[in-house]
Amino acid sequence: MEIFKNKKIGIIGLGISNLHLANYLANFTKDIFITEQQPKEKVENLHLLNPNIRCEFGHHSDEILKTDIVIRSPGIPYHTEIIKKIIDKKIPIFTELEISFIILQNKLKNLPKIIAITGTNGKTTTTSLTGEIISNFKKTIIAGNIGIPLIKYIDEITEDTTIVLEVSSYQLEDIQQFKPYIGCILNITEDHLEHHLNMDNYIKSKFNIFKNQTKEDFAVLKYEDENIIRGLKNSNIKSTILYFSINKTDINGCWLKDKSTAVLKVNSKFEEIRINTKLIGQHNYENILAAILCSFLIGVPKEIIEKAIEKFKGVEHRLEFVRELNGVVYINDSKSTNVDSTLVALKSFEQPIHLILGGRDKGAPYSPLIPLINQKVKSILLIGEASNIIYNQLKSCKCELHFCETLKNAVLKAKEIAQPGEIVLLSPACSSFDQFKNFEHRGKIFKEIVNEL
Ligand code: UMA
Repeated sequence: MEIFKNKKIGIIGLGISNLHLANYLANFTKDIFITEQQPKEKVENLHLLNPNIRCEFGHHSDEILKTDIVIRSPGIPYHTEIIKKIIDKKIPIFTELEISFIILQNKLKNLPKIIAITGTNGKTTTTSLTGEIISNFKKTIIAGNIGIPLIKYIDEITEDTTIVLEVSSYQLEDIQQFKPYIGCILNITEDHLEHHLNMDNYIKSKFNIFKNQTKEDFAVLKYEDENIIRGLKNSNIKSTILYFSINKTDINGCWLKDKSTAVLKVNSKFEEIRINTKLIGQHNYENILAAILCSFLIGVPKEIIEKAIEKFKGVEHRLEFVRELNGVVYINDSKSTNVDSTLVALKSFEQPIHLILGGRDKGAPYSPLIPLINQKVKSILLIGEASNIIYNQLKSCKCELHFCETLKNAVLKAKEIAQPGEIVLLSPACSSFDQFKNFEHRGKIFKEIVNEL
């Protein structure tokens, strides 16, 4: 590819995005240098990297300052020493998302339609649902923050492909050319401040999704989100703005008429869409409305949207229905590795809950859970390293607390005490690394234990 010919490319951070990107770029330039702060033996999937690429491990030397462009792993903040040095040297910084977009622009005469979905919560579910709906109608690629970098699909993408991307604030913060046909912000609440340092930066990064849009494009936004309103005041969106809301009716966009009907109003035309969903929780109605709106803008017929919503089982490990046994419903929310996600999970149920909490502590307080625990939780089943820390912070709660140590003991205890009509919820608010490989492993083991009951 002409744009990378004779360029010295520096890559900082060898995560999944940069690994695939480095391999791709190695086809066009021999001058790639990767610097990764972790020691070599700790880097996952290193065997997949083209062996001809020059790397350093365990630290970031100044070698990267000799390159023409730098590609940053999305998780590396701008306030790290090495990034500051790169900025001082005026070397342009990109992420894999931006480079993949530039490659597509150079490769194809007409850019494929891109739907980019961001938000503090719900982006994986909405991206998956939108992708599934559209894939019943057109050739579709689902990629991005969801786990598979866009570069991995670059050779499969043609002009008639629709690309549904989950994008994070980390990927959006240094956007230069990236231009989705539809940009969607689901919601913005306080998160990732260790990376963005303050809310203004976080909101600004999210709004970068609209930065290069023109009047032919669409901006899809949650209607009543105060941080989105704050972002709108400071932005200059040139695309058509459409909203979705579960409360407000008659807006330009999509709203909820009742639990089984969404109403679309786009270009003064109305359309009703039936919603028959397996997804749990009010927040998922917002995700569904956003997915309906994005799919409708791509031209997916109403019947296909309705069928795909009905079929969609949700994302594994996120409020995932596992089984009903003796009237007790078991839910796997292993993806909840922080207190905020567990709050969302607790808000999703009306029934009394037996909550499995614990794992490796991340240092944030558990006290924000107390009001909802007092309203909804009948018992807390503590597992893993964080058990004592959580116990000390939640012991004033009205519910019973049990030390269970392992996930298996917790499930067995929950089975013993749960009554018909109640929920057993694994939503641990902690990372899994004390007893499991990752949250997926924890969720799988939970499902195995529950299915063996
Ligand atoms: N590193 C350095 N120097 C530093 C800091 C980090 O070398 O100063 C190294 C780390 O040791 C590591 C790599 O850089 O090897 C970090 O990689 P990364 O996690 O930033 O990037 P990827 O592995 O490519 O994963 C990224 C997304 N990760 C982040 O944005 C943090 C993945 O989202 C995404 O699935 C993947 O690209 C594919 O697009 C994960 C995530 O947690 C799931 N995202 C955040 C979220 O959803 O809240 C934004």
